[in-house]
Amino acid sequence: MQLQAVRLRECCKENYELRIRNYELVDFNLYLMTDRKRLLKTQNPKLETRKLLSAVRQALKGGVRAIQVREKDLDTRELLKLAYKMRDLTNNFNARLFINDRFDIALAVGADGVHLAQNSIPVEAVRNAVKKKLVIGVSTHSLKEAKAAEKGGADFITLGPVYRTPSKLKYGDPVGLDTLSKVSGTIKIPVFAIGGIKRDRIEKVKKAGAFGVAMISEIFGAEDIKERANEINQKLET
Ligand code: TZP
Repeated sequence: MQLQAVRLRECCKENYELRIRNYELVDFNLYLMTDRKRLLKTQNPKLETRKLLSAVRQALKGGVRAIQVREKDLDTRELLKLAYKMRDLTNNFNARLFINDRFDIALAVGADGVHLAQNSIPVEAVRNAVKKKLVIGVSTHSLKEAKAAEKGGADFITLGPVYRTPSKLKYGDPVGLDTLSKVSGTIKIPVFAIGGIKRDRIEKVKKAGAFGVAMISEIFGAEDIKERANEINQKLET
């Protein structure tokens, strides 16, 4: 009995330390992901970059503290160029910068982290290569994937789509609040709800246990990006 109690304390202490460690690394609860093709109606690459940087600047002015560059159609050189610009911009606001999929580019530009998809290089391999140089986020869609990401060394996950969202319709039904709640209650690293997250859904996903939210259209689709980001930040703080 006594031994069990000691074991329990040790286990909880370990979990507690894990949480503290991860919460220090993940010092934001609003995670903004870029998608210039979906949100900026232009075919001119130079104009696109300028528009994207200006939209991100507005979001940063509105209080966003973490940006993920998620521009999957760019080739390596184009992505690198954009990533350098995003690094400068995010540095000006003391915000975190993540690069989708490409840990090589994340390292090259001095980003804070990399964000891996389920078909990226596995999180274990990235962790092994980068050690603690990068914070690692992983996109997940189920409890099984969430557990695997945590075990593999992820610092945080996104889980979704929680709600129906245009870009993910082809993948079938959203995971919903129940899965969000199950995952948030099971794993110890921070869980960001993603997919169809709007201002008026923040309270619900927080209640389901989400540590934070990841968004694209709710912020980039706003008339006034700065004001929207500010509003969302306030909702997350209350
Ligand atoms: N992964 C799951 S849903 C999603 C991604 C990248 C898209 C989120 O976009 P939005 O506009 O915030 O619903």
